[in-house]
Amino acid sequence: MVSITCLMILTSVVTTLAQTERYISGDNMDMEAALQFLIEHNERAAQTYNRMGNARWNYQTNLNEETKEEMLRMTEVRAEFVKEAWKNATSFAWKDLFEGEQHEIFYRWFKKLSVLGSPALPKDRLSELNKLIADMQDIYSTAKVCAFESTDCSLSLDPDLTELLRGSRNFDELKHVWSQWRDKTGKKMKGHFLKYVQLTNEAARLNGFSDAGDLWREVYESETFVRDVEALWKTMEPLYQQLHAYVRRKLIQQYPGRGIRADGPIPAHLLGNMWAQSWGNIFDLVKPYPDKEFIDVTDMMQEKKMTPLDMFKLSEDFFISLGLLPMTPEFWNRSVIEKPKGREMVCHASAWNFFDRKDFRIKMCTKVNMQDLITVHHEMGHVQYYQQYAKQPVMFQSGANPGFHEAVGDVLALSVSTSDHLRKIGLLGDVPDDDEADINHQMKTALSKIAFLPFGYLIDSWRWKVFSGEIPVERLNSGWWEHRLKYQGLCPPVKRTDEDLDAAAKYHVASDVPYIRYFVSYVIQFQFHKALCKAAEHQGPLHKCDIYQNKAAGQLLRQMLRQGSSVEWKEAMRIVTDSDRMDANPLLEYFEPLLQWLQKQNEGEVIGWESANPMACP
Ligand code: D0W
Ligand code: ZN
Repeated sequence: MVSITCLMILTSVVTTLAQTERYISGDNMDMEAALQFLIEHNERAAQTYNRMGNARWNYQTNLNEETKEEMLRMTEVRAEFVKEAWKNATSFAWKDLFEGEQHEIFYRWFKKLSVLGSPALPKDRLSELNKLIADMQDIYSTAKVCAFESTDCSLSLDPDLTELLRGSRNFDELKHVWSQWRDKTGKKMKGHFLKYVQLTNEAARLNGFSDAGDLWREVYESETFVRDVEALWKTMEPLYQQLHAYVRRKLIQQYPGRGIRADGPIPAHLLGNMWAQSWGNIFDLVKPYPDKEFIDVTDMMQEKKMTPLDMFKLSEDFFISLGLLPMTPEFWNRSVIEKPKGREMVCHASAWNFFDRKDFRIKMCTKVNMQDLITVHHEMGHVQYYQQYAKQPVMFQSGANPGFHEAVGDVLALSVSTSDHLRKIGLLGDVPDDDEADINHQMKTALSKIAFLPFGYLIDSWRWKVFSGEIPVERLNSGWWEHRLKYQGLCPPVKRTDEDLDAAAKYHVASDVPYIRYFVSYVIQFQFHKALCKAAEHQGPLHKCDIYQNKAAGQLLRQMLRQGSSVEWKEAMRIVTDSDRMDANPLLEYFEPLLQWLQKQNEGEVIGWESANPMACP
């Protein structure tokens, strides 16, 4: 049977298929028709997603009306394809067509095909929705703001504002760009966003979900997901509050007379990042042992005259050292790794799968610094996953869940950022390796990993409530700042109203990308790190483990990645960690030395915060 050979190539579940052949050689026509459908669908899906990917790539790397129209046209073609596939798939009695081992895999395959998504909308409403999202992304990606006390109004987020937030210690200048960015993005999108919420909800309901949040959570295949993430946050909250209290005290010292209260929230513009989502850029203000020499990796990279290409090669080398795959020739030829001149591009970094098993790309406006080196690893982690599951059917070419996809590169980066590894690759000078240096180093890591946790949680916590109507449309921004206060302990430096829409000043909100995946990733990456370090027979504390060149660790990771989403994430997790639950304990173990230190530093300090009005700093 011809089709069986094709199918063998399609799926890695060879044993299942060998058995399938036995079944088909009988006279079960329905089953044969179903398999025939899957094979044909798979080929056409790869083609359609390839063309869609190219149209989106052409648009995002060259924003103009022509590329936008072509992308929207392809979006319609894809919607038609998805709709037709859905019609065909649901015409089979797929729920009890197969038995035994092949039941599991084909049930899963059909189940994915039976969720239609936004193409459930009538045609005109679907194109309206797609246009709204493209317009919001446009507004976000091309926004320009005026410099502080200047008539120069050409500052873009990437690199101008990002650099300014990173380096400026001028309270009023920071406040100026902070509020300007929100005026030029979120506020301008309010109308779009309201309509977008309506339409995505409508699509979700047509799919049988109660609202768009309900549909978004479907990929996590768990009835208890909302409760589980809340419980994870509660476990980590005490550690965050210790970090918050310590950083708040340092900021009061840095900005005296600016009204920052010792028992209040932190003004959101002082943390080195436009959204206060990671705080690594203010390390100099909060360094635990200021006199301890700490050679900044960024300085070293620039001193060594590293280029973006060097950073990508360095990252690839780490993957190869684990026995994982190098990037393809197509990757090196077609990726865009620096901001192009003379055209607008979506600078927000991204990784792309073109579904032909060799064309994978990264688009990134890389700058030579430590943070971007980590981001390169993050993006290359996505590409590694694409490559590992490239032989799976298209419908299984995704992460075990989206959090897994986000975690791959970050897991490697945890090893890369150890002082031992940085020294090994010549990015850290010969600084003494003692307890004080260790705490300095843990603080640096905590400023990106711990500070991020409440942010990673609150974005979708807010959106879920917006979609469900628990936050009413008149209170979108009030609801947003209640979340910012409750979880992050932040307040806005300029008074907000419900005319503003500050959530949409963040890329993923403007671009319709779910965010809870990053929260999940930040938790499970420490579970993976711990498990891989065990496989590598690492001795000593978790935060000092570097899995570089360890083939046993690489092999374990590879086994998980190859499966894509052909198995439930719980099963994928068991491959690496021999647990099937998200667990915050490895993260807490990693930061145990810092927690002890912070608790001592914060004796007598107010832990937590009070505020009468979430819409303004006191
Ligand atoms: C993709 N998405 C882009 C970019 C930007 C990652 C991001 C979050 C965060 C710090 C075609 C396509 C997807 C991948 C896929 C997105 C980044 C910097 C890093 C949170 C922050 C950190 C890790 C994460 C933020 C990404 N592909 N990060 O869209 O296959 O789904 O490329 O947005 O260290 O807020 O910055 O996740 O790579
Ligand atoms: Zn990512």
